[in-house]
Amino acid sequence: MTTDYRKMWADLGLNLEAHDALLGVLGNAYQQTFISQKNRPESMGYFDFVMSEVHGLRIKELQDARAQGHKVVGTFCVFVPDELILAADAISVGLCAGAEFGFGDAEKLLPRNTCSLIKSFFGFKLNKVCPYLEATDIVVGETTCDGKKKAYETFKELQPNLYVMEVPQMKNPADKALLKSEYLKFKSALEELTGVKIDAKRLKKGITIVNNRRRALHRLAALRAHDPAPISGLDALLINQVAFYDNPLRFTDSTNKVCEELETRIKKSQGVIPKGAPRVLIAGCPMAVPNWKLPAIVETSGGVIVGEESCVGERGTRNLVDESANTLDALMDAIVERYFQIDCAIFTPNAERTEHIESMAKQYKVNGVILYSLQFCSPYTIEAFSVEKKLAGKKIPSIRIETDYSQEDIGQLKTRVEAFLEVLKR
Ligand code: BJ8
Repeated sequence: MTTDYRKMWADLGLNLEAHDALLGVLGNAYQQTFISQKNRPESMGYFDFVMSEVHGLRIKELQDARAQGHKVVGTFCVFVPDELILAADAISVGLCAGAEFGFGDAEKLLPRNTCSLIKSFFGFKLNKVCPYLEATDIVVGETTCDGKKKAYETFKELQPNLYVMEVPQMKNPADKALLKSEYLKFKSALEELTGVKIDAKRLKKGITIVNNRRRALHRLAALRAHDPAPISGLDALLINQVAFYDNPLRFTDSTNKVCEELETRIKKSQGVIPKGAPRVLIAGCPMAVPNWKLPAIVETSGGVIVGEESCVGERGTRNLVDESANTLDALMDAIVERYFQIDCAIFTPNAERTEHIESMAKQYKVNGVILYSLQFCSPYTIEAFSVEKKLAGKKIPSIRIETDYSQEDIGQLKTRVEAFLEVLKR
């Protein structure tokens, strides 16, 4: 970071000492994981810059926007429609929760057997180290997994601006109606917060911006089908992670620039790893910044990740919202239609998810799938068993990996991943 942001952080109420410690860990991890990679696309420079300023310039942009009367909405789940947030002239930021920080404090309020993602946002809050959380005007939680749903009851005491949205658990017509009523309620809450009345024109504009961001990510995903892979899985994951909090227009532009460079690489048959290296799909829980452990292990063991079946990846960006409608109600329906298709493991039954994994495996010419779940995440851990069985039926090799945010199991994970990659080479 080139500027001194300490006053801004202090004004936000951060604990500067703890925050310095977090930034130190983040900076080292980034250096070791990303900057050390060979043959990266030059256009990744933008994303390196964004990461170097993740608690600096972007927070300043948010604070400047707030000073001009805009509101900042923090979210934890891809069921929260960014289109509505933008239509209310507000800014959406995905709250990351990907680091093991303050878990000791979190465990005073939560059982130890809570997933790392939940403990992480508690740890950030209790230690006052997340400037995004502190810069929000409203934080949106949702009734997805039991862990989050119940944890929000306690979190509300720490984060009084928490708003909880109900998300259905099945895919029946009544569930779709529930989602629509929740989105209408959320629309009203946003209007009340911002003083902006969301009309068809505003909503259509929001839909176009978010669709364009998705289009850029779809373009990036499609380019990864080439062998040799033109970009590492780590860099592609980073782009997907940055999508959650960067300015959407600037992000879309920067991602399209990466795609242009990758298209040139592909024409020259240039890759980040030699042709024929084992190609892996990661499927499961979202990987929030700075949870790069498993991808780093795969890619330093000779494999390359060519797709993420994850909310920080294709599950979060699949399908566009139909932009053709002109009335507010029809546009709201189009939003519901798109989001209702998200195949999160909190749904039952959830057969579409396995179908998506199979079709991604085919599209990205994958040799094997890592079914990744965070320890104590029941939805993804339980679902992994049936997905594994179905993939085996289609002769797609897979391995189940359950881990957390700690560094303690790196050696053990590396051994398992290396053995899996050996199988894929045969
Ligand atoms: S739509 S995946 S972002 S809920 S890892 S907290 S599920 S116990 S994050 Fe998610 Fe929305 Fe679904 Fe996507 Fe619970 Fe599991 Fe923890 Fe999780």
